Amino acid sequence: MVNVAVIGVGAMGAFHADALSHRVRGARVSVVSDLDADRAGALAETLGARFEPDPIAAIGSSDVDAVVLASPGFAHEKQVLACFDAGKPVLCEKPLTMDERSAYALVQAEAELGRRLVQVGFMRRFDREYAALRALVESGELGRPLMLHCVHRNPAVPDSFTSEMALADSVVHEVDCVRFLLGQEIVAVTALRPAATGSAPEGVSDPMLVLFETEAGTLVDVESFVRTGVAYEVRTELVAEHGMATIGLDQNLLLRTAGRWGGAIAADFVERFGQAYDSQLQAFVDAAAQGTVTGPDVWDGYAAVAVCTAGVEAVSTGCRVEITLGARP
Ligand code: ISE
Repeated sequence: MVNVAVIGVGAMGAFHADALSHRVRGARVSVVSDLDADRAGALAETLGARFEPDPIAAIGSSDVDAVVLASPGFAHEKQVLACFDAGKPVLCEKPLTMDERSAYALVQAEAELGRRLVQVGFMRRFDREYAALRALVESGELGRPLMLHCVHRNPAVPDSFTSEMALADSVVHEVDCVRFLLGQEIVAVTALRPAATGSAPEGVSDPMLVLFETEAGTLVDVESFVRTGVAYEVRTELVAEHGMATIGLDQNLLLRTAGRWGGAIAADFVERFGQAYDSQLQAFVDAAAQGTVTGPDVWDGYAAVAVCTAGVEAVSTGCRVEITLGARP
């Protein structure tokens, strides 16, 4: 049984804690930590766990074998370093850190340790459709990938959600998927800002069209639209030399009735990616039982931070921004 500390129990942390307690095999939540003592205390009691107000003490505790970090991004650097000190596997939600310098410092710190301890929470890699598309690309059956068309639509976000946050919080998943599907680094980013929807606050660009160029010349366009008022839609179409492939069509149950036909679209990302979130945690727990981690690593977390930082610059300046990653240890 792997004893897990869940640090940060807002919506995502509470979701992971529930999965660890009820759906993931071989794990239990032993410690819960959050600045909000009332919410963390209440959750700890329901799960039969212990509440520890200090996240660093929670990470170092003897009743903790592995750590799930769902705390705010600005807290990650210090908490990941504490996991390194304690030699404990950590599943760190995105973003790995808030800036390139600190993300690269974690890449170097893990390399100095000489063992993998970080898995970054890019859960889409555990989604069946993304895994199938990657396997198709890897098989070479369609030849060289030429373009990817990606759609990332949320039904709604709070008014405080800026254009820059759409890059760092939503488009970041597309960044990781591009790298995962193509096995290439992204070398440049441009962001185009069409007329904004009426529901976007003054000065906020929504939707946006974000263009990524990869090292082998694959071009990726991402429609980021986070206030559609419709549903949660995430789609990817691969255009390759010998064919095309699409994922994310929501084609589960197609109903025909009263002269119409149609199906259901997921309401939110937890519904769309529920299987991926749980499979990600199961993989984390299985690897932690062996004292290691699997899946997206600290380099993937760093590369995503670097691309999103460039993306934020591209949004605010309107210019094409190139990305140069540090040396890979
Ligand atoms: C949210 O934070 C997520 O991580 C979702 O996966 C993403 O689709 C959504 O746009 C983000 O706001």
